[in-house]
Amino acid sequence: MSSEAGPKVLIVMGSPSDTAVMRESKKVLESLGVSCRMGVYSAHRTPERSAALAASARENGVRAIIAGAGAAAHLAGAFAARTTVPVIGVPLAATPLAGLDALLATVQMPGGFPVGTMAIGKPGAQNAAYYAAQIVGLEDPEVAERIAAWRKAKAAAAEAASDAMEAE
Ligand code: RP5
Repeated sequence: MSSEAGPKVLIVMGSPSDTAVMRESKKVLESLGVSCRMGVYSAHRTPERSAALAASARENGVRAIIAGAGAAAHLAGAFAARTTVPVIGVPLAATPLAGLDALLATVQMPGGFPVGTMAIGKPGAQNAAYYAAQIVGLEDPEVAERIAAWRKAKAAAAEAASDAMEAE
């Protein structure tokens, strides 16, 4: 398989219990025509498997990695340690701390190993996908155009809603 034939974005999550939220990333990427692969890769339950995926990402043509995890969320950081492909972290609410634990664990990476950290939960998973698509869009004008078209449609919908409201 040539590296260009594989998925452009990887979506990884720490547990099957993260699936519902992380599917939001997949939905957005699919809507923008960005190829992706999604799977469960834990930093502590399956560390070797996760490390192997991270280490092979660049040679497989991956342009961005979205990593969602809850609790003491070290998944995104573990990926960032093993690849120079940009890693985007999604903190998930999985404990009584409601995602604040995961947010701090994901965002507070020491200098040199960045994790682009999104909001907690569903909006974070969605924005992670838009962010990954914007990275892919730097070299794929069709993807960049789809993002621009989506934004235009959102603006038109907001204006139409406002027009209707103001006419009440
Ligand atoms: C993290 O611990 C996972 O990403 C998940 O959000 C959280 C709880 O995992 P489970 O105990 O539900 O498998 O590693």
